[in-house]
Amino acid sequence: MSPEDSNSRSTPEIDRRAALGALTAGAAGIALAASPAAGQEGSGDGPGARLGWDENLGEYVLSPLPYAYDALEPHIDARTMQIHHDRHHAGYVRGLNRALAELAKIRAGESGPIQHWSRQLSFHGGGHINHTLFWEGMAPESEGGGGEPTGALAEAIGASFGSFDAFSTHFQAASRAVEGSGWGWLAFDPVSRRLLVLQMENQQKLLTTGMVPLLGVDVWEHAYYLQYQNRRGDYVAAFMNVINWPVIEARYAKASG
Ligand code: MN3
Repeated sequence: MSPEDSNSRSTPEIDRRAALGALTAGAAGIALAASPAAGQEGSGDGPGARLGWDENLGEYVLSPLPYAYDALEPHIDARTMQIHHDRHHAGYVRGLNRALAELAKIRAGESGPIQHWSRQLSFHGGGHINHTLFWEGMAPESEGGGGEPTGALAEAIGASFGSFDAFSTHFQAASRAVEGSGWGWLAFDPVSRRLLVLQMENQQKLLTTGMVPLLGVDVWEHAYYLQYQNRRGDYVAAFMNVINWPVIEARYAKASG
């Protein structure tokens, strides 16, 4: 099956365009996190729509990758990208829809384990948001992936970390050192208006409330073990070559503006 077949099956083109809005949103994740049922309101141009909310289906749908499965080679291999997007991310979308449906039944009066489904909502909703930001935060090297940011983000990285190299070293070390499964993030703190490098366990644990996610690297084993086996550090170093800095700059502009 070609990537096009797989992707067109997932989402109508209108949602593809809507999902691209999430590129510059950053705050989309905050919106869902702050209001877990926001998607149910189904606003056509709200954060739910940007995250693949399908008004007609009344549930989230998996948006296609913004590039072919093999577009990030040699840094991330096609097989990993295909399994990661089509199986793992799809699973988070299913889990998110299931949790929302079960919680709706409980609200309607059915008895049910509300703690379990609340945790499922947090885990799968977080997974959906994180992966959406992750895919759009990367670009093939041939299309500008990698290198260094420019403009206001470059200045902010210099002010917050001393230099781009110091940021890169910190970001890679923190990502490499996540205990178990999780993520490394570059985030904007709207209180101090500075940038922070954060670790995230699983899909959301340890993420400081209020931080706006800008750049995330998935360090779950499913993100790298086919190509890199246990060498997480090699994978994180390779990830630096496919960062879509213009997208991260746009997220920073939106978060800090
Ligand atoms: Mn993943």
